[in-house]
Amino acid sequence: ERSTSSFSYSSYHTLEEIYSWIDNFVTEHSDIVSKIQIGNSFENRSILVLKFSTGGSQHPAIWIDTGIHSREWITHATGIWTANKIVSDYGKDRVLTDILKAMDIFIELVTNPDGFAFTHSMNRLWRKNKSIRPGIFCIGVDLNRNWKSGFGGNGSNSNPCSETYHGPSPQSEPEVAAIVNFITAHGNFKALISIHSYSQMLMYPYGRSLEPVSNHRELYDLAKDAVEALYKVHGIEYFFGSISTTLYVASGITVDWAYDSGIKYAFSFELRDTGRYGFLLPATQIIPTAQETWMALRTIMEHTLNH
Ligand code: ING
Ligand code: ZN
Repeated sequence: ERSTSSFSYSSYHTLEEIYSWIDNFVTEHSDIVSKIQIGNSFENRSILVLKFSTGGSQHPAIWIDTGIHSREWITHATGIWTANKIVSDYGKDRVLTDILKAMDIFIELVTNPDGFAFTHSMNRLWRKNKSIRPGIFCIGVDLNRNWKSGFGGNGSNSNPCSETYHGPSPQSEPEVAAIVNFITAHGNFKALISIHSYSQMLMYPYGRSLEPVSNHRELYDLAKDAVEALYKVHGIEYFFGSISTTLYVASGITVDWAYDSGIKYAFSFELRDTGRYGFLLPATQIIPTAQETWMALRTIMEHTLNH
């Protein structure tokens, strides 16, 4: 395809289709969108980030990642719709316009490209990346257990055959190291939102322990506002709270690392549904899911702008 006008936002797409959509999208909206390659995956695929910016140098920034777990296809689809929503609503939606005048938004749509390619070619339910190491006979590391914060703790697994294998060392995986290096070098991220599926939850740190974070009350109130805004769109209910108290204890996760790195608005979504279809959410639910998620994202971004 040579233009985004023929792209279907209500379908699931392959990695090649998404990367070609990215190129068209950046070309068509070069005034506010650019593409940055932040690294290469274990199997040497490009790791790409979309940057939405109205100019200025080193604006404070908001990070959104989708697809760190490759089987969670609704998250990539929601990210693509969201990217398009941002360019469509800029200059029309007062809140978004104010956000983008002061802050840059970065979206990593395919955070685990090797796993994602594998979910299309071989195993639709593949979760981890595709790294291999000498003497280890199972494939892949759970990229949501490979971060430095609480690495190797409860709710992560040292067995390489486990779905929650944390890997040999913190940031051993190029897909995680690329984000750590990028966010650290940038130095001015205020919010990080890591999008998973499924369970319909909006959560914040910590995952690694039951200890409340220092701004727990603020994150609780913000999550409440965000899930209320989400509910108003299609009547979908979300639970919210800290990861460890809402879902389970999980260590070495993205949002704990973000929080411990000074990014005080760190959130993780679990999108639709609650298990009827699970990871195999029908494509008919992509647009409603993206629409409601947008209102929650916008709530978090607006709060970040104002604090
Ligand atoms: N579940 C998450 C997992 O990685 C989670 C739960 C989300 C933990 C956010 C920590 C942070 O186990 C899915 N569906 O991946
Ligand atoms: Zn996940």
